Amino acid sequence: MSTPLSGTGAARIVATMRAAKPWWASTSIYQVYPRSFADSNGDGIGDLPGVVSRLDHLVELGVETVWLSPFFCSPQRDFGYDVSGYRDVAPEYGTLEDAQRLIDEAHRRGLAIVFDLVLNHTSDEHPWFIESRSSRTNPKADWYVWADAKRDRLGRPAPPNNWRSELQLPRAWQWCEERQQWYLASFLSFQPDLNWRNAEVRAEMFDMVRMWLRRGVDGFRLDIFGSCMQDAALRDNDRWPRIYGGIPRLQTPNRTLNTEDCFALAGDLRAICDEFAPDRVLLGEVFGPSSVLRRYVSDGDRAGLHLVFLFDFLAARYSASVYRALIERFERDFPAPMAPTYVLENHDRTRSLSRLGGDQRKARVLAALLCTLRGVPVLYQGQEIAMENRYIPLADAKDPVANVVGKRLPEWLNRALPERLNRDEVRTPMQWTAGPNGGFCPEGVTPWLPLHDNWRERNVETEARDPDSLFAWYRTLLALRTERAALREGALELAPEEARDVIRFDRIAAGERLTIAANLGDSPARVRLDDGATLLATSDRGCALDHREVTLAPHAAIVALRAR
Ligand code: TEU
Ligand code: CA
Repeated sequence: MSTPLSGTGAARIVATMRAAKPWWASTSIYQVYPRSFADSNGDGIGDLPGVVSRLDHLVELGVETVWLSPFFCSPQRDFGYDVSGYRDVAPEYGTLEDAQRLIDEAHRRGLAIVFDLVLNHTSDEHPWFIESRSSRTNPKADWYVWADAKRDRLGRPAPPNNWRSELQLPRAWQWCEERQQWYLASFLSFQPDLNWRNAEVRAEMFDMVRMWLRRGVDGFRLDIFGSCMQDAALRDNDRWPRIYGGIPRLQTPNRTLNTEDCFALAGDLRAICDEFAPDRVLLGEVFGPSSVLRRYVSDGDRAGLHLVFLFDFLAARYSASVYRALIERFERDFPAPMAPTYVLENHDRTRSLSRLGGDQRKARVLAALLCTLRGVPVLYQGQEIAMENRYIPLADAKDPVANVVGKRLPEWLNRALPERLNRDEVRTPMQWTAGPNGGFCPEGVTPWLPLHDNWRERNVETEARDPDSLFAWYRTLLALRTERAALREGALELAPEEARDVIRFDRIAAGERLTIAANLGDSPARVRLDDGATLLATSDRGCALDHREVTLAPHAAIVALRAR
């Protein structure tokens, strides 16, 4: 690939240089799931050279930062979230040179690039764990979280406490015959938790972080960061079921999640990033109420992570009042100079369009909110071309979560769940063309997961030609975001409710006021703009503006420039 820096790329760099705020506070992020993005060598598995070959798509779309799910050495039992070597690349994804080329090629296009760090756990096939589990006295004996058994009433070994894994049903402790001890696994049994209280573990992991920063990576997404450090005394969690951060839980995670030590670890990682110039970014995958998650970013005087995911929109009902309440809360908990994040989908959760019943008008409304709200929008590959869940029965699942949690579930119940238990359904190959295998891999090759049946109509090539496509709408919105200081870094003023289905807010920067209005109802809605306005973008041709008032078609959104 040797495309010169495109016009958009150049405009973006200039906009970034002019910005008063750090680049990461107003960037836009695109998640690449490398296994399903582009296969360069015809083995049916996406890889790093494949990502490089498709970077221009991201430039065309207009996003500014690319985040890649893990491609490090791994037995791939959780498709890379089970790392067996942090400093090298899994052979199916490429080589260390490919990773370097990816960093450099992204930068050449004006894109920032963020890698995915799984700090909480390794694979049980990592040499550290193989050594650690071999005896109670080996040099790595204390590199993982080990605990002696308690005895139950019949004298059998029982786990040290009541902690459940993040998957809720399984317990967090796994028995090890060699050591006659339990090890902690906050996620799946083959993902043992590292012991972040061990000085050698910290030194080794921090050193690895520095290695990638020296190679030029612009930051990291931190996998289940809130699970990195549990209660040191291993006290029980409160046993009451509860909804915590919007997620129903079988017990209250008060000793396992978002502990004081986790907030402190955020500060330690930040200090490492701050050794490097220009600015790098840390984006935490953390779960909990936004008022708690805020402490990862700013805890007393100490700076921590730059950004955390706010996942509420992933499950929120499509409703103006629900969205308004969420925006109000994010604005309250993450006031400037902090920046909230907005996420509609990722590699773990239901595709947003599927959640919306396939209604692309609604997807366009959500796209408008995503790209114009204050903070950092995060897109997942395929979201921009209206990709949907592809139903795959549990019996065929490659996803270990489906295999652990879902295997005993009857299929009818699985189908009825609001979330996909089998995460394969949201990880099907990216749809590039109407050709064989959607252009993901060559003709005649079987991709690692089947494509969605709709790839012939919904693919990058087809959508790029259609000025009315969702892809075109995303391009318009992201371009506006780059051009308009008000959208990039302006303040946000949420209008009080005026009609049940209407949501409306202003973005305000020096000398510029933009109004974003969306109608989430089934009948047309009118929004007064008083002082006259110019329509910059609309998701629907049925929206009309007459100087002082705009009529919004059902499920339509507009961006308007207000007269000063
Ligand atoms: O996910 C953490 C997590 O708790 C959820 O997103 C989870 O995948 C979901 O609720 C299960 O249905 C992160 C990664 O995003 C995920 O892909 C990994 O499997 C997991 O950590 C373990 O590393
Ligand atoms: Ca490949």
